[in-house]
Amino acid sequence: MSFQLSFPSNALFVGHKNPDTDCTCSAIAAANLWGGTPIIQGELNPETTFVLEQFGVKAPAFEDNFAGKDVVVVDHNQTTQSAASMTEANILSIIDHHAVQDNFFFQKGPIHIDMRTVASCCTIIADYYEEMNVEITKEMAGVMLGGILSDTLALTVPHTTEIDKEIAAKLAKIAGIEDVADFGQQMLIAKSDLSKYTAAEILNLDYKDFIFGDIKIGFGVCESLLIDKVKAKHDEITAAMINNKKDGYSALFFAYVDLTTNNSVVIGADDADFKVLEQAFGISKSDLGVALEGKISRKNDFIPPVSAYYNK
Ligand SMILES: [Mn+2]
Repeated sequence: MSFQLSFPSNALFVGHKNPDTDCTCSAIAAANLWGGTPIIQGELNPETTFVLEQFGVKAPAFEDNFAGKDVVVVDHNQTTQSAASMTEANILSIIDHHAVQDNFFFQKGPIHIDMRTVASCCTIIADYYEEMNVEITKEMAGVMLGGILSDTLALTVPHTTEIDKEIAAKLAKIAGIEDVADFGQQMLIAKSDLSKYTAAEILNLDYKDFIFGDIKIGFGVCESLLIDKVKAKHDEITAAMINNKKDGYSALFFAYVDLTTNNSVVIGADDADFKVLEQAFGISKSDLGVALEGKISRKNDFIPPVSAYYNK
């Protein structure tokens, strides 16, 4: 007899706040596999909407009250990235691919935890279909492919693993996507259309809180093929950051990620925040902020130096 992962049918499969394509599609595909309800903790971004529409899959329901509910957490493991009520949830499992640091979802009893060093949570979920011998439908293949392509920027980021690539190729075949690079490009174009968003909304679209000891910071990221259009809102974005920083933050950061060059410019809300960035990255501010060549990932490129700065 071998261990077989299963969950009660009332389980909620929940991605992080400010949902992105990977967490949303992980929740959908996991709920489909094990039975249960996929949940998002915020509005879908234009890229995720594009992926779901492509494959005719409906968006998960919104929920932010998890007190006393059976929950499977996907694509995050920190209390700072969920509604406060998640600390009162009955977490059954955490399936994720992020670093385990402070503010982990500690539970009273033992729970199932599956953390893998892959580039997308959807890679892990797809692997469960295979392991459990469950056939992947065209719709589920499409959404999981979307999650993988989103987190890997169409399999181009350096931390993309061979497993991510292998699973993406299998999913693409089932989903009927012949040209994966072209589909990835269409996702990036969808993601880059930020015309309907205000500066404050752009700041929050892909935004996460981090706590280092008693220091709370916020870190927003905007990845775009049209990053100059976002930079044109620099003054408004800065104003929104200064405003948000009042909410108990030691520092607030935001990265303009240029998907045409894979370079980023990281900014702070004020001079004190810029000082942190200059020391964390060892680079002086020029023009808008600290310019980082070939660095685009919050998880792999931005947070580790900032975390090291606060934890030293
Ligand atoms: Mn992810």
